[in-house]
Amino acid sequence: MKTRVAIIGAGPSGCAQMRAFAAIEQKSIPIPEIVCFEKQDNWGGLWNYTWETGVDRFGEPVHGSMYRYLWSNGPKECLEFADYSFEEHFGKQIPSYPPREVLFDYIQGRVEKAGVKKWIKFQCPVKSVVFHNETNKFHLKYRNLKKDNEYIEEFDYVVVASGHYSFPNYPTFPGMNKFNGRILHAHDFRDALEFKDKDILIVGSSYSAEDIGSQCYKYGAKSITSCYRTKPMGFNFPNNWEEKPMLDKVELNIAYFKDGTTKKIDAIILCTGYKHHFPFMAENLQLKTKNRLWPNHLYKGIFWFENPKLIYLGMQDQYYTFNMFDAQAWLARNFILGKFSLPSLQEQQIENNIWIDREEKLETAHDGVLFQGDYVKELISLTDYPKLDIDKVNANFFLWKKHKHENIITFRDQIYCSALTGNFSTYHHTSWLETKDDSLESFLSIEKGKV
Ligand code: FAD
Ligand code: NA7
Repeated sequence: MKTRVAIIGAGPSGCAQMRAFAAIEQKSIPIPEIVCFEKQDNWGGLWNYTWETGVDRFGEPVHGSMYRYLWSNGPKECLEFADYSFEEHFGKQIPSYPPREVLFDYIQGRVEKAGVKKWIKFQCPVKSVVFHNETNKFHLKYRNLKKDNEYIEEFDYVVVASGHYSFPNYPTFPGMNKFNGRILHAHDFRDALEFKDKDILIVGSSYSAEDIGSQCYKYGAKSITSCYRTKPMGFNFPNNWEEKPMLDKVELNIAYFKDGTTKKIDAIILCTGYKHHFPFMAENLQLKTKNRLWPNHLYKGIFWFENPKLIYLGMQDQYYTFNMFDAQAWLARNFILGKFSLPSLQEQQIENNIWIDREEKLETAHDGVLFQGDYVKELISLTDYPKLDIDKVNANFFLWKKHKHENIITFRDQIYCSALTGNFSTYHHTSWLETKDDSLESFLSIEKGKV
């Protein structure tokens, strides 16, 4: 019987896995039977925007954490696929920080060309995955939402590509139940206009905090107060944005902070990150980790120690995204095809510990970029994934950090050089702050660039 591979999720990671198989099938090399289960009605994962929050019409938890007006928070030159440049997709140069819809178009363009949609069962959330030693197979149960039925199928390999920025992590604070305003987690944030003319409090000091705060500033919030647990973001914020130590409690509409100061607020947005959450995996197959650059228990960052027929993609905290998922998927594919073999479990763990030791010694974001860049370099060296100049991509990450620290509100107006094509992107016709229409049509109607 033909080898069967299940892929859970058709976001960028799941699509990378399908594309990896399609690339080899195009060379007339036989591939296993691929079935991808996607709980939403379209591919693209988080990039497939939905207005919905909470549970959807089928009672499933809504996956989406992206919001309207979201623009890439890093330069597109850092996430570009090594086998599909932005220039190839759009047929021209576009600016370095595309809005969500534009990135969705880019992700979609490559998989459409690869013709992999036929492998995807949409609106089919996976409900359980159990490994049976007697048959050496996974039993995967999924629900067809439209038919309202459950099914069980057997697979030789399971690739978990269900993402890890969807299940909210949040603290609670005394007084929240009596707060006179709206409290939400970043996962449920959709439209910054809701907070126009409001005094908002942002809890957290990482990517969601800086970006949701910036969104609210752009769309007319009266004031932004953000508070940190470990260290402040430390950007040069606009005058109506101040940073404070962590929230202590709220009383009616007053926030009290650890330094004894207070602020009247209308809404609280918890930008406190996400949890890795795989309720559909049997307990002995569940990845349990914090959001870190080297999640434990995965050889080469993807192969489950005790049973490498189980593969997790994209589970790292992410500087690198799309091209890292690709490099992982290429290696997973080679393993499934018998073109890459694993050393003993003991050797895997020794190698793993080297990465963990190094991760624990990282001090700065600069070190973190180099760390993940080295990981991607290693993955690429193990397969025929097209050459990608990681040193050039790292250099773009360093520039990105510098631009953010120069000005958190204008960094998206900068341009970068593609490691693939060697070409600079073009400037956008309007600054990020002044662009309120971020549709694909408006974004791509670029006036002559300044390069
Ligand atoms: P996801 O995109 O989360 O896709 C997972 C897929 O699995 C989804 O389609 C989901 O419906 C499906 N799924 C989940 N559970 C099941 C199940 N049980 N059964 C079937 N299907 C299931 N990255 C960047 O490079 N640039 C950015 O600007 C950027 N901005 C971000 C902004 C936000 C607010 C967030 C939350 C993340 C951002 N990211 C960004 C990082 C993001 O993680 C990656 O870009 C990318 O979406 C990860 O791809 P993925 O396929 O691993 O996961
Ligand atoms: P991150 O990057 O995991 O950051 C979570 C933030 O929340 C970080 O500042 C944490 O503080 C803070 N946090 C977490 N738990 C708590 C508690 N209990 N109390 C106070 N503060 C807390 O998540 P993001 O959502 O910002 O980013 C995730 C992805 O979304 C990212 O890839 C982006 O592209 C978009 P800490 O610094 O750990 O003290």
